[in-house]
Amino acid sequence: MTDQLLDVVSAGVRAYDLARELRIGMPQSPNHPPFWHVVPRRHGDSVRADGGSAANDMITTGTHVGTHIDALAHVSQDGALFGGVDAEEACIGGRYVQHGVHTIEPMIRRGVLVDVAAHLGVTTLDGDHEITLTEFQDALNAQQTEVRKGDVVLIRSGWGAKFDEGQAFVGGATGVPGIGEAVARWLATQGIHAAGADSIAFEHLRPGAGHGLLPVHRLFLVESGIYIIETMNLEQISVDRVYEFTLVLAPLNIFGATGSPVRPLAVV
Ligand code: UVW
Repeated sequence: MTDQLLDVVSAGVRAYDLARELRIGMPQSPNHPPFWHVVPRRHGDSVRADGGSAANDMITTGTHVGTHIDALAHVSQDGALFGGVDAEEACIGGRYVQHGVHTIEPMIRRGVLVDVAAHLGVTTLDGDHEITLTEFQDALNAQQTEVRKGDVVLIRSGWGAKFDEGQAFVGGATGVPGIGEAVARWLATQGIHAAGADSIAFEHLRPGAGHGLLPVHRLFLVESGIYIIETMNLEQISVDRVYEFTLVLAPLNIFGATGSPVRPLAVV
């Protein structure tokens, strides 16, 4: 039993936790407010007559920090969201009433892991590596898996393991491996519902480019209506070679938000 392999024996299934721990100081995109957690009321601060007491805490966080999902309201192109929705009109009273995270239904869908790093025989792809369509399709074939309409497709570059080393790895000089437009276009053609990866920005970031240009975000969120899940922990399903599963994921139902923390599960 590992941290990620959950104890669900009584349910007659195996399940993996694909989320990373939310903690102060974890690596994250510089585009977003960081996660912060305080416990203002601790045990003993207020003790009831019977000796009982309760501790209470609070968090503040960007909704795009840690393992999270991007709602379609997250990215616009030339003033328009997915489906040609005017980005200004979609925001009423400071909330994205159209395409906000509250419009994402909880997912219980076929999930597919495309383990590109394992297929290429490396611990992690290099930061300057954009996954080609050939590499992607070869990995699928080697795993004997296929992508189907409505799937949630998870792409492993191996870069996510750097979280465990406590390294900031948001891009910068090294770049971050991931898919580019070629693979994204092919996935959109297959009619997938959502895609995730083990890196902070999901897609390939060229060395030195930072988070400025995100063409796959545009292609998925604006042009195709495909949700993006970031900062996933895909290590244990890679080790156990779990390539097909039921992906269970529910965003927080935050009215008008552009994203939400999630705790995705792979159920086998
Ligand atoms: C990034 O780091 C760019 O993440 P998001 O897509 O959530 O903004």
